[in-house]
Amino acid sequence: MALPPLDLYDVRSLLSDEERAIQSAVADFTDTRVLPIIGDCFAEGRFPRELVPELARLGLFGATLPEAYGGGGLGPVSYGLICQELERGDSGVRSFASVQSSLCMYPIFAYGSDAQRRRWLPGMAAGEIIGCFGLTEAHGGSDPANMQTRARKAGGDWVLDGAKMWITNGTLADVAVVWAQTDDGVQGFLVESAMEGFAAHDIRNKMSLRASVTSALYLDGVRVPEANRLAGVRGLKGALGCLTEARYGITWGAIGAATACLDEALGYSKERVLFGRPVAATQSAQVKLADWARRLTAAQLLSLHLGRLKEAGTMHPTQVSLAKWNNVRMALDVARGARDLLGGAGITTDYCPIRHALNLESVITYEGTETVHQLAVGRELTGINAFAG
Ligand code: TGC
Ligand code: FAD
Repeated sequence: MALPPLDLYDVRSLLSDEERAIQSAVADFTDTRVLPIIGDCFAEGRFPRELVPELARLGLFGATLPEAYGGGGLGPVSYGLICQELERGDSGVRSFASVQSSLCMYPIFAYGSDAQRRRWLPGMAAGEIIGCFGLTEAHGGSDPANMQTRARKAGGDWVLDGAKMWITNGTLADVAVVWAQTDDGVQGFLVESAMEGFAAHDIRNKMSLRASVTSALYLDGVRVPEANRLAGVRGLKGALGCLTEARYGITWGAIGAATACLDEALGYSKERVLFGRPVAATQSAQVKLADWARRLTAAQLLSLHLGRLKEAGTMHPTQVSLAKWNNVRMALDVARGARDLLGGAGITTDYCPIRHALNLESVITYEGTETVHQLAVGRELTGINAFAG
C-alpha cells in the first residue's frame, strides 16, 4: 500500500483520538476559511480580522489553559497541531494565534494574579480582547537584556517610557504585555491601548508576513496602575519563559508551511510535462522531493517528541532552540525549493510556495534568529556562553 506522501512515518497514528480530532477540525478550518482568501490578503497586505471570532469559536486561543479561565485544557501536542494546521494556511494566521495564546494569555496565567486572570483571559479566549507582546526594541532584538524602556514607581502607580519595535498585532491590540526595566530588574506590565501616552503605528512596506499586522509601540509617560503589573515574575526569565512557549508552537507551525509547499510541488511537478514527460519523472526533481520529505519527516518526529517532553514537564529551552532552528530552516529551504520547481508560476500567489518562503524569512528571524538558537545549542554543548561580551 502506498504511504501518505506528507506523513511518510504515519506520525498521525502516534496521536491520541483527541489530538487527531483537533488536527482535523483545524485542518478543515484552514481548507475552507483560510486558503480561499489568504493569497489575496497577502497581496493586499491585509490581516483577515474577520477570522478572529471563528478562531475563538474553535477554541484556538489559550487552548492549553484551564477551562475556568476560558481555555480548553488541552495538552501541548494539541496546541502544536493547532499551530501546524494554521500555518499550513499562512504564518500570519498562526502568528496571531501564537501571540494571543503563548505571548499574552500565557504570561497573564503564569505570572498574573487571580484577579488579572479573571479580568483578561475569558475575553481573550473569546477573541473579544486582543493582545500583543512588547519585548523587542529597535536597537537590537536579539539582546533584550539591553532594554531601554523603563518603568518607575510613582505613588501607587508605575510610569512607563520607551518604545517597542516589530510588534505583531500592535495596532489591533486592546492590551500590550510590555516588558520594562525597573530598579528591581525587568518586569511585565499590562498596558491598555486606551491609556494616555500609549500609541501604536503599523510598519509598512513589509515583503514578509503581509497578512499579519506588525507595529511599533510608543510609551510616553504612560501611567499604569499596580493592578496591571505581572507580580509573579521578576527578571528577563519572565519574558524568555513566554518565548519558550511560543517557540515550541513555531516548531510545529513550520511543519505546516513545509507540508503545504511539498504538497504543491508534488502536484505541480506531476502535472507539468516538459521534454515529453512530467517534471516529477526526472531524477533531479525526485531527489529534491525526496530530500524535502526526509527533512519534513524528521521535523514531524522532532516536534512530536518535544511535545511529549513538554507534556511530561521535562522539556528544556535548549531543546526548543534546536527544534525551532531545525524546523524553520527546513521549512524555508522547502518553500524556496518548491518555488523554484514551479518555475514562473512559482512567483505568483496563485501557488503557495512564494508566500510561505517570504513569510518564513520573518519566522526564521523572530522568536530568536537562527544564529541565536545555534548559539544557545552551542552554549549547551560547550558550557561556554558566546553571548557574553
Ligand atoms: P540570561 O540573562 O542568561 O538568562 C536570564 C534568565 O532567563 C532564563 N532563561 C530562560 N527561561 C525560559 N526560557 C528560555 N528560553 C530561557 N533562556 C534563559 C535563564 O535561566 C535566566 O534565569 P535566572 O533565574 O538565572 O535569572 O539570558 P540568556 O543568556 O539565556 O539569553 C540570551 C539570549 C540571546 C538567548 C536571549 O536574550 C534570547 O533569546 N534572545 C532572543 C530574543 C527573542 O527571541 N526575542 C523574541 C521577541 S518576541 C517575538 O519575536 C514574537 S514573534 C511572534 C509571532 O508573530 O509569532
Ligand atoms: P538583531 O538582533 O539586530 O540581529 C541582526 C543580526 O545579527 C541577525 O542576523 C542575528 O542573527 C545576528 N546576531 C545576533 N546576535 C548575534 C551574535 N551573538 N553573534 C552573531 N550574530 C548575531 N518582537 C516582539 O517583542 N514582539 C512581537 O510580537 C514581534 N513580532 C515580530 C514580527 C515580525 C514580522 C518580525 C520580523 C519581528 C518580530 N519581533 C517581535 C521582533 C523579533 O523578535 C526580532 O526581529 C528578532 O529578535 C531579531 O532582532 P532584530 O530584528 O533587532 O535583529
